[in-house]
Amino acid sequence: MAENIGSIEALLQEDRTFPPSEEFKKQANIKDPSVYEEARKDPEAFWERFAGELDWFKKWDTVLEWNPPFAKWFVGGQLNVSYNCIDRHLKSARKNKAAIIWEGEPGDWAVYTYRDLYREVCKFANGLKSLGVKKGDRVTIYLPMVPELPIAMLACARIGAVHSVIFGGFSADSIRDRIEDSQSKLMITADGGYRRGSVVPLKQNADESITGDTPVEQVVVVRRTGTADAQMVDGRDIWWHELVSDQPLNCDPEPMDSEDMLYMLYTSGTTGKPKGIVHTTGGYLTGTYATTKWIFDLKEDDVYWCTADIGWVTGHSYIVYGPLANGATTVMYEGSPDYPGRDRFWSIVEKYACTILYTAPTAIRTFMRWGEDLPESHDMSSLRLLGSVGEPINPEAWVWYWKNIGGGRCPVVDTWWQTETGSILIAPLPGITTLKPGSATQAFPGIDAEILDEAGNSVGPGGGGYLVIKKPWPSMLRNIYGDPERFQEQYWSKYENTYFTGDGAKLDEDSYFWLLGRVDDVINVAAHRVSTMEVESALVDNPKVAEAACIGRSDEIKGQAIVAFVTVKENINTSDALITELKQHVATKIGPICRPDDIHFAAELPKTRSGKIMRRLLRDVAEGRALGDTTTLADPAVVESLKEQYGDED
Ligand code: 7RM
Repeated sequence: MAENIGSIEALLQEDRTFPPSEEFKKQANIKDPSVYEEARKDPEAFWERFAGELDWFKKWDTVLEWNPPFAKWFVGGQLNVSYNCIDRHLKSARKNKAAIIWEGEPGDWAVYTYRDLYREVCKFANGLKSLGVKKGDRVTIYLPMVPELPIAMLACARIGAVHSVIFGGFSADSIRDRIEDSQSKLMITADGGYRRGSVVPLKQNADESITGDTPVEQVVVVRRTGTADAQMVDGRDIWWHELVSDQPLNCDPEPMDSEDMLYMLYTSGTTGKPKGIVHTTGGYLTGTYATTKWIFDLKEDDVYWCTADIGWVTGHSYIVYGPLANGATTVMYEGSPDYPGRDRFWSIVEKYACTILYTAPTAIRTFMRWGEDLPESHDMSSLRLLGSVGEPINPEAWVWYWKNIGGGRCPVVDTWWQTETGSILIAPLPGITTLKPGSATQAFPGIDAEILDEAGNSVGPGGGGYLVIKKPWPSMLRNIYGDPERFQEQYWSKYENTYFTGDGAKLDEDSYFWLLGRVDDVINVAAHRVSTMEVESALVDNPKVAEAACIGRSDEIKGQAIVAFVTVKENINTSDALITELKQHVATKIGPICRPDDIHFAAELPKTRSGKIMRRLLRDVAEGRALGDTTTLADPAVVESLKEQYGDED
């Protein structure tokens, strides 16, 4: 792979650098680069220090037991995640600090102090117990972004039940598969949630997912929209508010072994059934606690907003567990960024004086398309740090974010990680790292990340290949639920005792990591391996382009031809002339070999509900195939209309 990503040089010609400002550095938590060297010398001691900042009922005997591919961290230790996220903050002035600031899409809101959160979590934990939920039981949570979602997660953690959160946008079939796999006896849902002004009928989906043969015996229902009162099933369904109404206000936290399961979260592989990624207690909390504290430079008075949905891992680690373990104020928003107006995010930043904003490149590119006027019309001077996650961020979007959202004063931390890694593994430390737009920069201290070629040799500066992690880390996945063979095969079989991420990456001359996307997304053009990401980056470098997705379509002569799907900015006309211009733009920017063969204009690109472009479906469209699994698609209409437009062209 190394020699084949040669044209990535064009991307690396991105030479703007952003060292930390004196002002930021002065106040930064971490500004001494020796932390990297220290952690490299003794990673176990490095992680142990963070674990020691948590509250343990019983201290661990051994930091790490590593029997590849199975790791155990802080073995012999006992703790409770809910205790660490709530109770321990009640002993100080944090007691009355806002833990969760929540805003619903219709404009309703709620603030929970740590004391409030304690009470709500204890009541619901007692409610779960009264329904017979015990330590080790799996509980499926299918909720919109309402406060009951983190409360339910923390209540499970409090009593030692394992939560399996399913994104509120998933359909009945996807829920059914996940319930079947996890064998949950209890499901927590809501009558509905608000999205773009309408009600998402969650209860209806939930009901459909548990018809016939199902392990689910009981359903707890949050009353959010008032739209499912007639659908309550006698003897099976119970309202959340009735369940908690006379529960005791205290519930002792269950002492959990460090390696007891905290949760599972399904992630859809490229093929086959979704994998239940298993995370455990002590290591996961240590990893999310440490990375939140250092990468976001977290301070006591920060108002931290991660815009992800809790239904995917970013929400688990960086709305709920990481921020709350740190005693931070975490903001949660229920709905869509364009409701009622396209400035909803900026009005939330202004209203709550958010200091840290963590969002995804797909959102940033959408905001770019909507124009600078919207953020400009709000006072966002409270912001002091920005984050990005989920996909490679192209330099144009990075710089736009830095300038138009961060006002040129906020470092942008591009954070690379996965559901499987549990917490961020590659990202800057904002008080130390000189930023380069488009690069996630360097591995977090204590993380041994490398790029290997096909034969398993480390590529060194200037090389490209597969991103791997060579040493275990505390928040790593422990298994695929019920499928250790698949765990072994998927992540540990390509290289010995080395975690295979499935992402391609390139190392620049300063040993910075440049993530290139999934290795399955690499295109083979006339024996050259072209990363979809570099062609996309070249396309969005053209000021008329909003977003681009490239795929390889089979081609008799070249092996694969490059097909680009492009959305344009507001008020730009699509035309044959623009197609010619864009093809030329890519050829000039990264070389003629990367010139797209076809460019299709699209109103929207098909994306997962967490905002990742689904190139696999675009390949199906371009090659005129029936669409593969579409259950994770955010908006099925998008790909249907592409199919009509371009499906049978060639
Ligand atoms: C956190 C999350 C994981 C995949 C991962 C990458 C891609 C995520 C970045 C990124 C480039 C980033 N978990 N990815 N973050 N690529 N730069 N900063 O997204 O399990 O849903 O996805 O996402 O391909 O393997 S995830």
